[in-house]
Amino acid sequence: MSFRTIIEPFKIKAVEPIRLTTQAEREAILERAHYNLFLVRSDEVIIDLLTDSGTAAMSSEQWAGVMRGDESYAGSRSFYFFEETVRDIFGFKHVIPVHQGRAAERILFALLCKPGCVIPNNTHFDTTRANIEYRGGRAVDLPCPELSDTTAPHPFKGNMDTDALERLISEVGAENIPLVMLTVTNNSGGGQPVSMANIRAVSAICRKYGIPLYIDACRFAENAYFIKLREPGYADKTPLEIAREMFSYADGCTMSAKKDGLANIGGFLCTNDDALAQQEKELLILTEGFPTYGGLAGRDLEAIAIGLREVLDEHYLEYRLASTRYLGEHIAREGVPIVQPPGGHAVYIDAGRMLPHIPPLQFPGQSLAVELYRLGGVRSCEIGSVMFAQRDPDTGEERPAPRELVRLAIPRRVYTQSHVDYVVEVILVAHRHREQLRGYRITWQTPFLRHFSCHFEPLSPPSL
Ligand code: PLI
Repeated sequence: MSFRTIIEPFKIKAVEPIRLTTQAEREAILERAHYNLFLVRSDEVIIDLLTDSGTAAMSSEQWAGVMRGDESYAGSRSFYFFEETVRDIFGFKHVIPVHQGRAAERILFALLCKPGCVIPNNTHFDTTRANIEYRGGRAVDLPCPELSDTTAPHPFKGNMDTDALERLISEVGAENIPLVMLTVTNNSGGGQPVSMANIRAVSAICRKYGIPLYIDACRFAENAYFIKLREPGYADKTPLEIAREMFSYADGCTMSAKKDGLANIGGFLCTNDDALAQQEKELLILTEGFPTYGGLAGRDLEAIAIGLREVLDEHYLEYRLASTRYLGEHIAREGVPIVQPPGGHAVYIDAGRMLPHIPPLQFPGQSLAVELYRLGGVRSCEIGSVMFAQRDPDTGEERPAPRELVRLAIPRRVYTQSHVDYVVEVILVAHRHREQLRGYRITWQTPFLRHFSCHFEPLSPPSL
């Protein structure tokens, strides 16, 4: 007998109290934080959907691993356990631990990215783009055309546009492309999965031109489960078998273990290239640490190794995708425009469509994110022109991002269904009075990654 209800496949052993703030308190908090939700303290947030990164609840087995961690500087037992696990799942020859995903990016691009080089990706995450640009390279997004229609329910909207990749290679020359990246799932593109067929096709193009392919593996297990559910020929394969096949087409990967490592910190960089691995380890020692710990404690390496196995559990993945879908379906059925279909780790509200009266450079996504916090203490994240507007190099003029999204990222194994029901209620109230929301202006910003720290001012006071 099987039942319709998909339950959380875990029990709760330790709880963390939530402080329930009032709307008046939150209005004062917003003013103090210059309307930037990154500047709000976490104990002033009721439901925190800012990110699914580093926010997972660890299992009792991971906490037991924390106690077992070997903190030796060189040759730590925990490192060999970590290395063996990563090799078994990802299949690469060299495994280099780092403190988080962006450290892997920094080391990789410091070695491969020269000024003027071009690095294509289905869609670069913000730290990936910033690390490339910091080295003088050009980060080019090549999402498949289906992604631009946020309403179309295509199963693999995270795919790379392979025709566009071929065109780019012939335009700039393979010698100017040190690597191609593929982000699974495509976070900045709506958390959408990449199909095995697309990974295979991108890999074939890379091999034809002698360009290495790197997978940004942050959410590899969720991507593998989408392949199992949606791609013909994979229904009977395990997530582990699918993950192994995904990585078999690549030459290396960057990984933030703060996502599908089910850990609160950590990451790794993998490659099959012996000479490159040697150079990477030299840079690692300079800023991260000795190659058998790489900026992490032995206990972190244990937690990650155990998390990488737990994340591939089919019951966990079934629950994970079901809970994200639940949030998406409940707001979409009331008319809230979301990127369809819901992603693996997050639901993305299309604030551009929900708030058409706010022009892109007055940041409709920011306006909605602030309102969800003001109304219900729900913290989300703008993924639109605050994060991704581009400056024209000649005129200095700002060009809006392709989409104005608000991401509701769901921490792994943290919130229950009634927490999600509360979030649905808050979003629906904001949706009902959407015409009254106003745009924002940036009053202070930094040249890179401005969204983390910039200050905003409402263009006219929220009038509710
Ligand atoms: O936050 P890091 O440095 O461990 O990982 C950087 C990173 C790289 N690639 C992708 C696809 C990411 O999503 C990513 C980090 N994402 C964050 C922090 C997020 O909130 O989505």
